Amino acid sequence: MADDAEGQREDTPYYREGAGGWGSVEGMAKIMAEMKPMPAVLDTLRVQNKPGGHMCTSCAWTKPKDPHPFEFCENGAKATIWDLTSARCGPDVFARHTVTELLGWSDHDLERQGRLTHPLRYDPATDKYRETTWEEAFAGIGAELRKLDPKSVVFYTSGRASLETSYLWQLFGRMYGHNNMPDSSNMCHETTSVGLKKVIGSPVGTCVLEDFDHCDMLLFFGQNTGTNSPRFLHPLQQAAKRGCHIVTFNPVREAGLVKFKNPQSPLQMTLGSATPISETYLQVRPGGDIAAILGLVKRVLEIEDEEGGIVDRAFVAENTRGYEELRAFARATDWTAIEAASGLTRGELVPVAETYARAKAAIGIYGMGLTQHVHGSDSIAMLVNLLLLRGNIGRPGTGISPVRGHSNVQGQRTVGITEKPELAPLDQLREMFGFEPPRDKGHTTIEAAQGVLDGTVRGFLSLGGNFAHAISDTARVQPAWRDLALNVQIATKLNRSHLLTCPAMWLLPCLVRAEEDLQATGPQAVSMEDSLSHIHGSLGRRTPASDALRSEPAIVAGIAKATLDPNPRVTWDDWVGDYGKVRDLIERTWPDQFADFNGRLYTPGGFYRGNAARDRRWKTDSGKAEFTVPPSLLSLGRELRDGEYTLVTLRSNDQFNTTIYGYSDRLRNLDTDRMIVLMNPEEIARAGLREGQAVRLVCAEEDGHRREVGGLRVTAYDLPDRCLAAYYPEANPLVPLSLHDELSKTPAYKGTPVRIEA
Ligand SMILES: Nc1nc2c(c(=O)[nH]1)N[C@H]1C(S)=C(S)[C@@H](COP(=O)(O)OP(=O)(O)OC[C@H]3O[C@@H](n4cnc5c(=O)[nH]c(N)nc54)[C@H](O)[C@@H]3O)O[C@H]1N2
Ligand SMILES: Nc1nc2c(c(=O)[nH]1)N[C@H]1C(S)=C(S)[C@@H](COP(=O)(O)OP(=O)(O)OC[C@H]3O[C@@H](n4cnc5c(=O)[nH]c(N)nc54)[C@H](O)[C@@H]3O)O[C@H]1N2
Ligand SMILES: [Mo]
Repeated sequence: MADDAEGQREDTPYYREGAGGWGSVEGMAKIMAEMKPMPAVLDTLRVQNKPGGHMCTSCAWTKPKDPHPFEFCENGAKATIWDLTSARCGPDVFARHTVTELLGWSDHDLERQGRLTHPLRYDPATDKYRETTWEEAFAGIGAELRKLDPKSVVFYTSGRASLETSYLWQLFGRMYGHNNMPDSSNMCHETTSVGLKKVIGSPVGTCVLEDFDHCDMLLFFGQNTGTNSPRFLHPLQQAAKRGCHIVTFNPVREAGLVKFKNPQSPLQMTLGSATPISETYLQVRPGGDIAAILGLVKRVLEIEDEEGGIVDRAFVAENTRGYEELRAFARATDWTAIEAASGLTRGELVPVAETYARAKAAIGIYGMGLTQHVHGSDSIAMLVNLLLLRGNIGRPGTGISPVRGHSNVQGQRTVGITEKPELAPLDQLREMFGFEPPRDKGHTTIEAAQGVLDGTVRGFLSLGGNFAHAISDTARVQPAWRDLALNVQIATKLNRSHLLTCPAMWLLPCLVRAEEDLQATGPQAVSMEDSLSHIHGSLGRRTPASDALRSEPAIVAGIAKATLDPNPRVTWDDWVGDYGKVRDLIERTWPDQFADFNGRLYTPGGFYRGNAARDRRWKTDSGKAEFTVPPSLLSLGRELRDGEYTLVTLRSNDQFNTTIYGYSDRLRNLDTDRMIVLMNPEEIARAGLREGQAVRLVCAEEDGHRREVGGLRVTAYDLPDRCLAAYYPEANPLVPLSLHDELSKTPAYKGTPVRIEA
């Protein structure tokens, strides 16, 4: 199933022209036409991701010191245009439509109504949202929160809110009395936060941007750069041009990782040439990465036995533990088992191992293709095994680089948004603010949804996001949201989570990052942390969508003040008047990482928070980097049974998570209503199906609940055998809450066993 980029199957019906190119320009134009943003949006885009401008709300990819003339991509532009639309979803829209009516609309149509403009309260008598005032909303929410047991309330965060907002949010939660602070990260890179930390002591990646200039091999696992972090294609293109070996493992041939036409290069745009990105592209079976990487490890160790000098013995002896166990395991596992579990042949894996054995500096990169599996943590640990063998962590040009999702999701963890009390600065908070922070474990996203389902969660406050629609098992869980005692949603656009109403329900609209945030001391900046642990200031300049909007810090402070007893050390109004004071609090809480935070806010390229593993200080239990042996070669932990397939849930190039911009998955050459299931043509024939036929998928995990999604049209696509793919969030009813990474509880969105019913 492999072929090199030169011999690319140009004629394949499955994808178009590589990423970038004119298609990406068309993609932006299309959304401009639909959203009709203010003309000033172009000025906004010009300073996007540059010092003094605002940091894009699309992906978390780093912002370089020396930005490109346009340091944004098709999807970053879409995100900004989507935010700065001229459409308004004001009280009039809600006066015309009941909540029940709105529930019948598509996700695209809900958000397309435009920006929320006024604070709204749900009125059960008429089944409509009605305009309210901020004062009434805060007082009402505060009164409800005071009635509830804090342990029965969840404060969810989606990864966009700034460091300043997030710090205030976690402080509020802990003063109120719980650690129930799950983040969208719990559905995403929690596998990294827990799994990577376990083996190298770092919950985040170890690379910085310069490393991509000095590596001679990149190993890419399950991250769709062309769609989800397109600005990363620039360093990849540079690396490919330098002759760096790029090898991709992905069941889907993603166009961006095949080749890239740089929209910033006039020459490439006019001549139509594109840079090949991956030298080798291996369509691993979903969940087959542990086995594939073990194959590489096995061959590297064989070469070491044959010639010596391949394993970095000095590094291994000084820095690691468990080498002999891994070696014994790799030897004892035969190629037949590796081939069966990975879906790749020995002949495909061996050359990659041989290149790796000779590469001077290699980086391992991954995304949701590794993290969202039952044994996601073990896949990451296996990638770490491979890197450690040759000392590929903690040297220039080497490292492990998880590509994070939401634009500040990594930063939210950094400033204390976590359900794990041991990761929160509890002693520090106690000393600074004079209260006793709760020490008990809070809920992950899975546990929060489970709590809503079984009634132990009574109140839910959401700082952004679309939790009830993004989580697993949605058909089972969503009805239970109606039974909550309190639901508060802080948001920019209308989505499904806002429509699962209960009697005490508020929908509070906030500013977007590109908008001017004017407070008592003047316009305020906020800050975020990117995937490579650099912190950037972000200043919005656009006129807010409505005079009635408030900033996220102001809304959090408003609710907190109405809920908590006064505390002279907790001066919400002061902090909201000057976010610099919140940054001072962050600096006091983590003085080593945030020294001179305000002074360094606009450092070009951001300021680096540092990373111990990068310096070969291993903050693991043993004080060493850990070689580990996986409990299973399969990320599912078991073989598929007869008639079962592995379902992978995908993002299209025309969505940001549950925000559906449109229906064109351009890079995959798919223009559909999204209700499709992809499978390879032979598999369609074997299953006795035909293209275009509507089928139902049924979850094959048996626990007494039937989980199904019907009306999916069979669509032929270039996928490995026994692999199906469908879109997220449409396919979420198929994923049981109980199916998640064993270590971190990240849902197994890339590894759900299903059956097909015609
Ligand atoms: N435009 C846009 N940008 C985004 C987002 C968006 O929705 N739209 N979402 C943001 C967020 S929150 C996140 S977390 C990131 C997500 O970015 P990614 O990490 O790229 O996540 P996905 O697109 O879900 O899937 C990643 C890839 O994994 C592959 N894959 C699936 N199963 C396996 C497997 O078992 N093994 C391997 N090796 N590969 C597999 C899929 O084919 C896909 O190419 O992007 C962020 N950026
Ligand atoms: N099947 C399947 N499920 C998945 C995934 C998958 O790959 N497959 N991926 C998972 C991943 S990686 C993630 S991160 C989650 C995403 O889960 P979430 O982060 O909860 O969901 P989003 O779709 O990003 O949230 C979109 C909403 O956020 C609000 N919003 C946008 N900007 C702002 C802002 O600036 N402030 C505020 N307050 N609100 C704002 C808007 O109202 C918008 O409707 O989904 C997860 N679910
Ligand atoms: Mo994510």
